[in-house]
Amino acid sequence: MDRRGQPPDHQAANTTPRTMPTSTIPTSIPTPAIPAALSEHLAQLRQLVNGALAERSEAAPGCPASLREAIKYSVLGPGKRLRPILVLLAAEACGCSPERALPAACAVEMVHAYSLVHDDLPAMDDDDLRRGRPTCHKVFGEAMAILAGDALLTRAFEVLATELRPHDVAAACCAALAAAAGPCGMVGGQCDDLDAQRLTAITDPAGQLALLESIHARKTAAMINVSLKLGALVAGASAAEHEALQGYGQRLGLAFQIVDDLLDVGGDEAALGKRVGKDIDRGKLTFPGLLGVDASRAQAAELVRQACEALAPLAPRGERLAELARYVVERDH
Ligand code: GRG
Repeated sequence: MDRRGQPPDHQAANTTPRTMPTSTIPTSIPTPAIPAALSEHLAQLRQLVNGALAERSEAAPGCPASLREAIKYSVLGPGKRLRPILVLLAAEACGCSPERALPAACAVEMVHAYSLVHDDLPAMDDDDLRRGRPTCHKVFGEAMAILAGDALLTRAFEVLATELRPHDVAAACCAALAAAAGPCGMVGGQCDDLDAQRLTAITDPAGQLALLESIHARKTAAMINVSLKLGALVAGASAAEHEALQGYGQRLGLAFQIVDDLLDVGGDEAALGKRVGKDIDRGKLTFPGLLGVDASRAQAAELVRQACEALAPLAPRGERLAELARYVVERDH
């Protein structure tokens, strides 16, 4: 039986081959050169986020010490902090200070950290390595990892509800984050991703691509998109600013996932801090598996071009977001 309770032959008998010809597998993906000014700004934002997350992981005197350790291990680990940085950059692009958007940035990263902890569990993706370290359940046990994820998810909404003002902005942020992370967003996308039965029932490439895009629009892009939305909400952005950021976020989210798929076939395990080659091993539907490596790269580059174009109404305040998008598509981890 495989990890989803299906015999291996069931998959083999019903799927079109999803492995790539080895000649098309790249040995590496070039490391991007981030413009120095952006790199410095991102480092400052990352530091702000890390400090704010550390503060919010300590506060809560009634929290059992063992649970607190598992929470801190998961949320303070060495991640890229892409989503909270997007919150802060979106707020800045709409004329707001990053400090004011920090609670929203922390909430998004807490939900992201919860999703990684639960995704790594044996019942889901069954991973032992994340961010270059043993996964939460390998260190603290499965029960504690489930609880740490639960705690991060609920704490995220507490942070939004108690720290953001005015109340209508706090409520709008709670609603948007719940929609993005919930059954019609990330959890729904994860559900369809795990549902091997449905994937194997579709055999035509166009149908497979549509399903793959629909899964990743919810599983990956929704959290990226809502990060921008929260930044815009905190900043009191105009309708035109919201629209520009959402147009950017939808395309960036999909491009990010395509690059994630490419890194799974050609990335460096040490740089990524997680296992590679798992998608192919499991016969998973992926962009390089469906389109090939070169077409996937071209698709990611085109999405980033469109994402930057969508930022036009914010010019020149959207420039950092545009630079970040170019980095995201060329990243090596
Ligand atoms: C368990 C409800 C639930 C959902 C899990 C996030 C997720 C959904 C699964 C993780 C596996 C995966 C490949 C997700 C796609 C999104 C993604 C690439 C997540 C990793 O995000 P990064 O690269 O990670 O930003 P860091 O560690 O840098 O924060």
